[in-house]
Amino acid sequence: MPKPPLTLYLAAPRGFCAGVDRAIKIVEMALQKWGAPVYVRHEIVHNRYVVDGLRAKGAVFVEDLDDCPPDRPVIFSAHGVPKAVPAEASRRRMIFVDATCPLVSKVHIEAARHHENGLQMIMIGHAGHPETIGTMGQLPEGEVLLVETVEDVAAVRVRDPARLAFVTQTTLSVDDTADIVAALKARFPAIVGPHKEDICYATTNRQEAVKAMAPKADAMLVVGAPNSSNSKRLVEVGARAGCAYAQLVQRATDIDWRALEGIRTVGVTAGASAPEDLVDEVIDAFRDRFDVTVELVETAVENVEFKVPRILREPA
Ligand code: 0CH
Ligand code: SF4
Repeated sequence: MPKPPLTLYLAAPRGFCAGVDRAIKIVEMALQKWGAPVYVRHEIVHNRYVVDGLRAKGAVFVEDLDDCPPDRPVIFSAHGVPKAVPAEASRRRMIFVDATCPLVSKVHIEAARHHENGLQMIMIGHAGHPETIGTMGQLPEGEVLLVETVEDVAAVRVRDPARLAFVTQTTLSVDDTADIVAALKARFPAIVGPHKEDICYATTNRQEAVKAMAPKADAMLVVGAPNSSNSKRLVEVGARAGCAYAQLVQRATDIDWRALEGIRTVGVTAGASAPEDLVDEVIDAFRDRFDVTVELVETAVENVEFKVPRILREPA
């Protein structure tokens, strides 16, 4: 029986961003430099296949510095860590490499600067997410107020409405965050902050590509992990942009083919922590069942690259 025709819209940009690329490279280079085992505090990026691949090469993933022996190197994940973590690693005289994305570190610096200027900080982010914990942990306990929604803005209790600043997580929904920032500015007209928010170029670009693709797709799949904030936002953006079925899949085996029965178009993208091999796997799974024509939906071209820390560029 001939396979039914299917147009597969492939979003660009999609998948790895410069910060993820750098973080993975840091673990690989650390393994080369110091040999196994190298410890990694938290998943280096939120993707099981990336983590499993590095584990096979000798990386050991832990959630706490206490689970690392003092005589082996430890790497901090791309999401960033509270200030207390590198401070404790130094106190223990451990070798550590910080794989925090430079765009997250930039937010840390902003928060610290506002605090030094005597402003109380508000962070827009998701409670319990490692990036939020890391950014809030740049300042003393209780100094950063977290808001997650427009409703939170109405409820937040500040010291002095005239002396406030805000920062954001880098992987939020651009549209939701704009609403929260607008609510903050309406309630606290003197609040100081970035021009728009701190959402990074990669998050913004991936959401833009989804907005272009979603309205013409009968269904949309986002390759990414359930704990990946930026990937989950892509699913929401797709649904909101008019795609009737938007779903997160970790890999091809997660695809619910029954839900896709009768589709003539599908959109495929991937979160910033999802390897391209898994996107290829998903496309191949569609080719097994449909007569696929791939159409690229490209809304931006990225050429951002970040250097790895100097300690890994120096000879052993
Ligand atoms: O999207 P989140 O922040 O959950 O993280 P990820 O999926 O590991 O993607 C990389 C972003 C890392 C920090 O911005
Ligand atoms: Fe950096 Fe943005 Fe990638 Fe996060 S999503 S690692 S902030 S480039």
